[in-house]
Amino acid sequence: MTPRLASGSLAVAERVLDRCDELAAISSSPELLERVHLSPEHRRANDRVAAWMAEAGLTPWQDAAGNQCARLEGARAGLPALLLGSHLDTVRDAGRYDGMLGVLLAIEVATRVARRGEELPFALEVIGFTDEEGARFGNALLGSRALAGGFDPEWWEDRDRDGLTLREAFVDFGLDPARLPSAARRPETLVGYLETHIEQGPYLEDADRALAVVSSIAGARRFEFTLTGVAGHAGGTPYARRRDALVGASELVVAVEQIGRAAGVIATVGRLQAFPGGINVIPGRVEFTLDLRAEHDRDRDAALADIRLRAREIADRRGLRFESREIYRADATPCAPWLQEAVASGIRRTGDDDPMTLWSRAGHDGMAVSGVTDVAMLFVRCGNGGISHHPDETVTVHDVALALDAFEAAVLAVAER
Ligand code: HGY
Ligand code: MN
Ligand code: MN
Ligand code: MN
Repeated sequence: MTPRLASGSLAVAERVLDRCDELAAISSSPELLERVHLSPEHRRANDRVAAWMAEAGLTPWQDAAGNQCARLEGARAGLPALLLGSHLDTVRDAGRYDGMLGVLLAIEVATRVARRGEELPFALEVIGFTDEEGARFGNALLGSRALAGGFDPEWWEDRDRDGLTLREAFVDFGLDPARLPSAARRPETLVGYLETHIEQGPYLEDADRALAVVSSIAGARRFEFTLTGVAGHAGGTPYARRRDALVGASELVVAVEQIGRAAGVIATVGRLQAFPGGINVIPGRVEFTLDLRAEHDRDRDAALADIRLRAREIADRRGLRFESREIYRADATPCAPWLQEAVASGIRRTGDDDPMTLWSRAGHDGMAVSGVTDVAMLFVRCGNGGISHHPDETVTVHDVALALDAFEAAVLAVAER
């Protein structure tokens, strides 16, 4: 398979990578990349992307949920839109391609369509979603869920680490909670949703392939677990009389990995905090998170039942109280076969005549958008063993150029249907 690049694609890919560098500098901290929902960085990134959208000949606007949008009309004004996009928010100490690459490639595809004066049978809309990661309030996909009309008003009371509610932060950002429903799209105004995203795993690199079609997106459930025992003196309290929440939590964290491995489910404890946190105090309370995901929801939920059982066994044996609060849930999302075929035909246009298919271990906005229209994704190889949610996240300019050509060809394949 000899990859074929359209002329000019490498130069455009360079520009996309340079813009990823520029967006990576829009961060809450000079030491690392962090850009969370409704932050000053969110606004600066939206403004920068809006300028690039306008340069491309699109009409930009920020919707009532804080998503950065732009539209290029099709053969006639007002046609249903094919949505192209990804997210502009990041986790803390993030890589610079997770999300941003897909938004910037979508702008370049729209640029090519506009420059050729292509009259598509649908409009193109580019969307830079906010809050795909849920890094600030714990919940996630808030921008794409608003677009799909799936926003639950209970979420307004979610609080960030400083105790600010989502509603307060929304208003501080200059948005009106009462207008959020106007961000919702009606199915009849949409053709579908296509997202290009880095794989965030090692499978493309291991297979020495640049691109893949995504078959489905794993559904994740996220929890806050609390184990409560009794704080006590680190010296005077004999082992037999301890109700040490941290030793109990440590047993459970190891059990989470054992159960996940045995069930072929992906289980991660991402954050753990022991209280009161004194060096000479037995921890009386531990709060920690669980992120659980699998290709099939039934496997994920069976593993969750095992984890809960083990938690109760450990808590009973150690005289602890176990509490669990679900903070996020999105079920596995199949990508629409007809749109997958458009992505596959895009990949074939780059010279790969047997496109690879992968299920996405990472979550994506397409999970929410599938509530209002069909979705599909194009994966791009990421190097360094597929590392992501980490500053060492990396892509090559050649793979980005291939992704640009495949993404554009996928859009044209939708037009030729
Ligand atoms: O967590 C995820 O899978 C995605 O990167 N938000
Ligand atoms: Mn460069
Ligand atoms: Mn991510
Ligand atoms: Mn992402």
